[in-house]
Amino acid sequence: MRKHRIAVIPGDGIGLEVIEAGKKVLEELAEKSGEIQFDFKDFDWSSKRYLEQGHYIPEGGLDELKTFDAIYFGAVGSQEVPDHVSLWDLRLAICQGFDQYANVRPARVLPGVTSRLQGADKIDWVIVRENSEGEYSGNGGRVHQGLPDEIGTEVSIFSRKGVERIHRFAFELAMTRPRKKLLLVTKSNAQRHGMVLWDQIFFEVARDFPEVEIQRELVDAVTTRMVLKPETMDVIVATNLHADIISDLAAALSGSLGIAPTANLNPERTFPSMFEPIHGSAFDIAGQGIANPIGAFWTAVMMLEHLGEETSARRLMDAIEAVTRSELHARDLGGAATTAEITDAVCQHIDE
Ligand code: GGG
Repeated sequence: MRKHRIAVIPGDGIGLEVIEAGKKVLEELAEKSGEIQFDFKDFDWSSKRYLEQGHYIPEGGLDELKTFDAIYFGAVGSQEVPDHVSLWDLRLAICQGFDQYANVRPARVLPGVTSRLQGADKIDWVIVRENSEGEYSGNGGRVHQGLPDEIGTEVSIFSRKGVERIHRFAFELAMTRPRKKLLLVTKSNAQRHGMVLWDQIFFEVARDFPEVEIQRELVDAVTTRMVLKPETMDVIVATNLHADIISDLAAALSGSLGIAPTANLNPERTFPSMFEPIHGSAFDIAGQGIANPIGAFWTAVMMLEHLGEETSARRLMDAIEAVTRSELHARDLGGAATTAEITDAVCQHIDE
């Protein structure tokens, strides 16, 4: 029996519902496989905790988290806590604290899912988001607060180490894909320091990967290319902020944000990696049992792959696709199925 210790942080809003559903399908998978076992430990690190106790992560929390094989995360964000506080004190504290510098976001239209984009069946992308620095370096400040000459600064940091490792990661990923294409997304015409370095290092790293076909696009132009020529793109590498924005677009073009997964990887495995649906806490629909759990399930597939459980990952993905193919959809995909109905259907479709 192969055991995997998973730290579970449902977080806020629909995070609680979809992660509970994700644990259920993983338990079902473990039972049917007879070869794997999950040892889940729940952590109530959430905005509720912040409001009650003044912190998301208790003292020593990250040290405890370090001992797990992976982290299964829901969502963060609440109406009562400013978004920049919840994001930095929970999600970013883990991503940056554990040097999960490679954020990987696949996008494709699952069977039975209808996209509003014509030709969306050609979407088969993996967006690689730099996840440790850039626009999310936390480097800035505010002075003269509340006065007419108030200013705020937010200075992006692009380090040679940080940029080189994400480009190398993206090239290595592109090498594993049939088309072996890598698109550099940037805004180095306007951002003439850090992003010029970002581009320069890309072309330096490219020399080590002559088999990868490289392409280049400005971030504004890439949004139109995603809509008009989806078939021309394969792996895409972009900075923290740019990739965050284009991956939301990618998810919407693939059907809905509710189905999109993410892996926050520490490729060297010095620290655990964290897996989460792309979507946020969606507190407008929280507690109603109607959140789409498919994003959390696909995320679980990525976690299984990371844990070396390729066969189980495939079985779970097959079950997810059987359910989407049957057009049992949640509200975001035009259906009326509840979280529980979709979860039960996926459990039933996991092969014995
Ligand atoms: N599950 C993803 C999540 O909770 N995201 C919250 C959020 O606000 N993310 C913004 C970001 O990571 O840039």
